[in-house]
Amino acid sequence: MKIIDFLLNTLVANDVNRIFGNPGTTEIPLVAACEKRTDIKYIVGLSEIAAVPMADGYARATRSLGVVNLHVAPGLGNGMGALYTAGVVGVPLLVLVGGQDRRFLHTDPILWGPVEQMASSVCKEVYTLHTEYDAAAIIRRALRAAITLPYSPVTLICPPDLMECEVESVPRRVEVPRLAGLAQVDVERYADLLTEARNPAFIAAEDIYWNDASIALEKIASILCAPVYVAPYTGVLPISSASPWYAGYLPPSFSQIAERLSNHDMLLFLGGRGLRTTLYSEARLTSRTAWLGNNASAIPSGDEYKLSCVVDLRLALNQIESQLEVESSKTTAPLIRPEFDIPPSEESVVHPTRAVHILLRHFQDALWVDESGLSTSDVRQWMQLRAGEYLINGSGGIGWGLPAAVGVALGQPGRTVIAICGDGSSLYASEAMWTAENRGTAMLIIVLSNRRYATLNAAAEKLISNSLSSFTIEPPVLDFSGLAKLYGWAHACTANELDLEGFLSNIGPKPTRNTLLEIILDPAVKPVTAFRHF
Ligand SMILES: Cc1ncc(C[n+]2csc(CCOP(=O)(O)OP(=O)(O)O)c2C)c(N)n1
Ligand SMILES: [Mg+2]
Repeated sequence: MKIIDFLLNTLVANDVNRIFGNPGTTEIPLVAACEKRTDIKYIVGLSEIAAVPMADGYARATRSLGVVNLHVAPGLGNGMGALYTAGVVGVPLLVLVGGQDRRFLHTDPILWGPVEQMASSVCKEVYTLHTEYDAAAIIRRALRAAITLPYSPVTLICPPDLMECEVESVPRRVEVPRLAGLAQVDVERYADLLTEARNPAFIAAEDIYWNDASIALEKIASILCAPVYVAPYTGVLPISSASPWYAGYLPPSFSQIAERLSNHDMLLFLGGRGLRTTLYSEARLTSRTAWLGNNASAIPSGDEYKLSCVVDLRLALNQIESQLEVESSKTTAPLIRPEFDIPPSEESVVHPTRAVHILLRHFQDALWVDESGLSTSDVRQWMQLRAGEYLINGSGGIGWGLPAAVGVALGQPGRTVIAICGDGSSLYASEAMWTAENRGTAMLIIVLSNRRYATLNAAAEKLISNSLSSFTIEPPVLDFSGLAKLYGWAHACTANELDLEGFLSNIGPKPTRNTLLEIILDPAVKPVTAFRHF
């Protein structure tokens, strides 16, 4: 069979049925081969900046491999910001990059470039297909790397002329090495650390989600009466935010984190890369710390943990939990999360906090993708969403939210998918709306229109004590009805609460068509918990 068919058959044998991408001449063998089949679809994004987050959102929402195809050097370059994000969050992505025809590589053909170097800066591994002799083995190796923990994008460079060559191998499922639990001696060490502590807490990150360990985490938290904080910028909610043990997302400000955690004498980090924060702070953690997770190289230098082991978190937490049943006698009350009052309703305007509150109440069973800028802290304060059902970019790289939500909607067609975005971040890759309409999703994008980069103003106020006129993104007034029309979406605009409630009662629990809701906000009014950002 041709190498291109071997590649697709191998993907299908490993449960892949979609390839997201923005194709070019070098992808014609791939696109043509997909068009001949019914078991795998090529889903076009109108740019790589849209296609990569779509594949990422799809992978996160289905907890499975996302595959994305990029066109040689400029296509890969366009996708790199989003590949960086997928690497930070640890998303399983296989990136098929078009190579150039090997017969004229020495002539520096158009679009060719240092593709391997480019990819290696944002991928954990990069493979290139060179000959028909090793192509099958390399395809299998790249796929295996992509679905082996710790996840991160893996690139496979595919020269189009080689894809037409014949190969004899049989496509089959790849065997994926698994992470194991703890040795008994370490089970006892972790259990001792936790039981000896007066007031221990967990800091949970993405590994909990990828290891399907939310239930195990809730159980151990309940035995210890210990709160579970979500590490700042965690890209997938690792524990239900309705759980009594959920202590909230840690803010991105290190000084606020240190203050929030100061009562705990022991912190067990579960996955992630320590604490991803924004502005420099002199604050330090004072508690003893330990770590368990998937990725040894994610342990940040400077933090010396009392204990650290690379494990499958579900297995390890269950092991420690059975040890605790013997040893623990804790009765500490769970930490109560700080509460804030919702501002009173006003007739002519909608307060950003009230808008978020109303939307969360209405879409409480939805899958949420949040890139709402200064409102994200409010969303986290009041959301009651299940583990895995609240996604953020996780890297700080905005422009991910809208296209990622399209990938989520494609991966979970039966669910209500809500993307809540700032007016700034909604415009980095809004062409993903075309893919959504082209593929028949029925999702809701909410744009919080404050005509500002309000988050940057909040940072500027902290750093230089004033906001900056460069962060005002009008005039012209951004016409989101025009954007919706461009991509065939329905559009609604609300400037007060009555209109918002009216819109929600019309749309019901799940939109029947793709809809963009614009909420006009007064830029002078800040979300109640906005102080948490810096
Ligand atoms: C890829 C990328 N480019 C630029 C930034 C810097 N940045 C951080 S927040 C922000 C503005 C976000 O504005 P908006 O989405 O309207 O939300 P708001 O701050 O107004 O609530 C920008 C440009 C970034 N984080 N990532
Ligand atoms: Mg804004």
